[in-house]
Amino acid sequence: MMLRLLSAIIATMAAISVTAAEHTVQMKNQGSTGIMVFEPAVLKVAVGDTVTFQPSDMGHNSQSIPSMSPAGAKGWTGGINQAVSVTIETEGVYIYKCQPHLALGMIGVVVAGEATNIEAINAKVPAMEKALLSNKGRLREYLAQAQ
Ligand SMILES: [Cu+2]
Repeated sequence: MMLRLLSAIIATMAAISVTAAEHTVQMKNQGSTGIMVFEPAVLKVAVGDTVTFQPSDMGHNSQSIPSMSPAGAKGWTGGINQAVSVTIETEGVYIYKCQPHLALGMIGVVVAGEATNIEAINAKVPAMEKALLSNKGRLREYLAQAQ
């Protein structure tokens, strides 16, 4: 009985490790598409996958923007110069930022499964762009790739 239970648990764990992928996003001063970027800026994952934001250069962080995330989704806030990992549990589009460089358009997008909340996010883009000093078109470009 105990052995059967144990083997069932092991089989379940094996199944999880096969389906859940690990992704890495670099936080960079200079990327292939410009300065102050997350790479890749648009990351498509499956629900259950883990994303790690890696401080490739100094002075960055990653934190999700709750008002531009799926309703009820668990967010994340990484410290400056620190890696942060998040397991995405809710389907939809997540917009996140580097707090020190938000005004420079250091923004990224994670799409988990279907982009179910893309319209709600698109509606908030004009207000966010107004607050940016540079790279104003970036988020629109990213979101075009997200759907
Ligand atoms: Cu930054």
